[in-house]
Amino acid sequence: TVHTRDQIELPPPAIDNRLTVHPLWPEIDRISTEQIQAAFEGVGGEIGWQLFAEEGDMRMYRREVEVDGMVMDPLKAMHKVRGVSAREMCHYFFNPRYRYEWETTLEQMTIVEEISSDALVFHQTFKRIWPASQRDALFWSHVRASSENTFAVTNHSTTNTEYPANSSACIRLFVTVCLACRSTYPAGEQPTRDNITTSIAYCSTVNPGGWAPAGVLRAVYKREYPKFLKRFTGYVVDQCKDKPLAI
Ligand code: 6CM
Repeated sequence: TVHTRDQIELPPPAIDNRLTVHPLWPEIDRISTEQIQAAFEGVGGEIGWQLFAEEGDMRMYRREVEVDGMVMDPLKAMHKVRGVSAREMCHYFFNPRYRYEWETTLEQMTIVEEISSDALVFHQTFKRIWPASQRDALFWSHVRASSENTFAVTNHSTTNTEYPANSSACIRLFVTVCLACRSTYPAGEQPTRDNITTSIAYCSTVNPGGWAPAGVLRAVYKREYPKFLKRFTGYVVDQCKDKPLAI
């Protein structure tokens, strides 16, 4: 079989052996499993979740949580996208080659460690939000196939002595993000761009790591998360439209 470069780099169907022998593996496995499970649990009827953005099939909820006056609101979003698979969605979210094309809060991204084909460590600086200090983050990112037609990417903060926190003008923030995607197509049919639908659950919790005005932060989140999810999903649809469907 002839593979294009793109097909080879799609998320692997099983965990890469190089990841399972890495010191971070137990943590990566545990947090990914927890996050993926939580992502597919609904918010419907659960107390405390407030809907703050709705557009087409996209719905975004947040819970207002403050710890010592710092905003740590968990966010949860649901979306449905036609014409792309869960595997494709996760490929574009995980692979750093595309990140600058859809990530609008990003200033700079550095690959700190290539653990395996399905796990990387990133350092990222974000655009400064007035009047707060600039933020950076250091996190591992792991993509995996979970159940049938389901793929997910989990990002979670970590440490690295070569990238110490709060050593530059940046304040280190802490993040846990999960993008979980599940594809469906009519029973008895072969999946195609015309009959496939991917349900997305995106969860994010950001600890700003130091003082930031609550009102400003909530306003930024309210504007930036819907913008991100619309832009990212639109980007993937656009990138995939002339390529064969990858399941
Ligand atoms: O999940 C998203 N992007 C991933 C790839 O970059 C990754 C990023 C996680 C970091 C999320 C940090 C958000 C904070 C951005 C605002 C700047 C902070 C300044 C705070 C001080 C006032 O998982 C998409 C993330 C979309 C965020 C809107």
